[in-house]
Amino acid sequence: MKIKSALFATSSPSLAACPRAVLPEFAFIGRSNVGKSSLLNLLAEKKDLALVSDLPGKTKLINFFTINNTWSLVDLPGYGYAKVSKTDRIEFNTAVRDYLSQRPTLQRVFALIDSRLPPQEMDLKFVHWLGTNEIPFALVFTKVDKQAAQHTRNAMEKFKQAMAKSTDAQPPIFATSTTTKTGRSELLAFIAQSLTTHKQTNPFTAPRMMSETSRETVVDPEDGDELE
Ligand SMILES: Nc1nc2c(ncn2[C@@H]2O[C@H](COP(=O)(O)OP(=O)(O)OP(=O)(O)O)[C@@H](O)[C@H]2O)c(=O)[nH]1
Ligand SMILES: [Mg+2]
Repeated sequence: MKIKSALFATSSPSLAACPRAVLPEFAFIGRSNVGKSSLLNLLAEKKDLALVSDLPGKTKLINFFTINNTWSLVDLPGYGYAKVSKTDRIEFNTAVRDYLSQRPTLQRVFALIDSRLPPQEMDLKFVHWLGTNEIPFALVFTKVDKQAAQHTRNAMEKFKQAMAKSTDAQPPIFATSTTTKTGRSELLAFIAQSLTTHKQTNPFTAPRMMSETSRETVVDPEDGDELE
């Protein structure tokens, strides 16, 4: 997919303040500093579209960016920067939780994981939460330029094994680097494919009579509906 335009639309402090739900949305989430804003800029091919910082917690609002006038990238605040809570629950703000669980135009959540770390409790809890709430997601392992490919493969395998203990979800998995552009074309191809599916399922754009074959293509085995 070619990116012809990428424009900042708005920042919202809550679900109620989000723009009208019209365009299909792809959201980035993950622990603070994992590389959400950087990855969004890489996909959009615009260096300063979303704010990148060495200091965790830079993104505090739900930020919407309109791509090619037809779909949106959504940069979410990072979770888990608050000190480990006594209740041992995932720390992410109400706006993010509401957005992820109630936004009708959300097509896919990209859950970003730092490829250099062993499976983190926080990330495992978060993907478990996505699964139990039946929110379609994909795993994106970031910063793969910082280590040998074998280390990244091991980290992905370990995360998958740890995840399998608490969920049946089998999300698509990507490896990315914003410095080498690894994974950019794969992610964009995946989004393009999701947009095609979206067109077929959206009652406003779908042809009146869908053929059996096109109906088959709208079934997404990764939606994780077997989850409790
Ligand atoms: N080497 C390398 N550095 C990266 C990569 N992605 C992000 N970074 C760096 O990691 C730091 C954090 O990146 P951000 O994109 O701001 O991370 P974020 O997840 O949006 O952070 P918050 O908004 O604070 O939650 C920055 O210093 C980036 O330059 C990558 O693929 N490779
Ligand atoms: Mg950010």
